[in-house]
Amino acid sequence: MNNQCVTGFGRMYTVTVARAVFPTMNPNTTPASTWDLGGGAPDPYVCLYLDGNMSPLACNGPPGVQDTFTANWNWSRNITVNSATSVSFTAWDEDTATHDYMGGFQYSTGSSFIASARRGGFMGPAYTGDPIRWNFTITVR
Ligand SMILES: [Ca+2]
Repeated sequence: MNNQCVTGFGRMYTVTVARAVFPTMNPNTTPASTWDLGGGAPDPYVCLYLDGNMSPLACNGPPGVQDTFTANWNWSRNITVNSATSVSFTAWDEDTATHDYMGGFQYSTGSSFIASARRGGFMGPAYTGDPIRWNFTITVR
């Protein structure tokens, strides 16, 4: 079977990162620390990546949403996805020097993204132990 026929040219989807809820402590440090010096809440923004590219297709910051554990971004992009397209997101805490990685979410194949789109999106931790509670909606264009 010709795999080209299976993946095809893809369809366009609108993906909306509606919201993300973050833990009160940064779990990426040992021991876990506060997100900002002096104990402030993080300043989160999100980036979208396709096909494992290291540089994002788009980000909604910096700046991030200031001092919050719940970012109600409601940020949408239109992307074309076929069964082979990986789609991932990372959340960052805006800081003065370097922005801190907060966590990420990945659809490792377009098939998993498309299956999620059929359910209208995704809500919850991506896997056991994921510290971020994501809320995506995905609609076919
Ligand atoms: Ca910060």
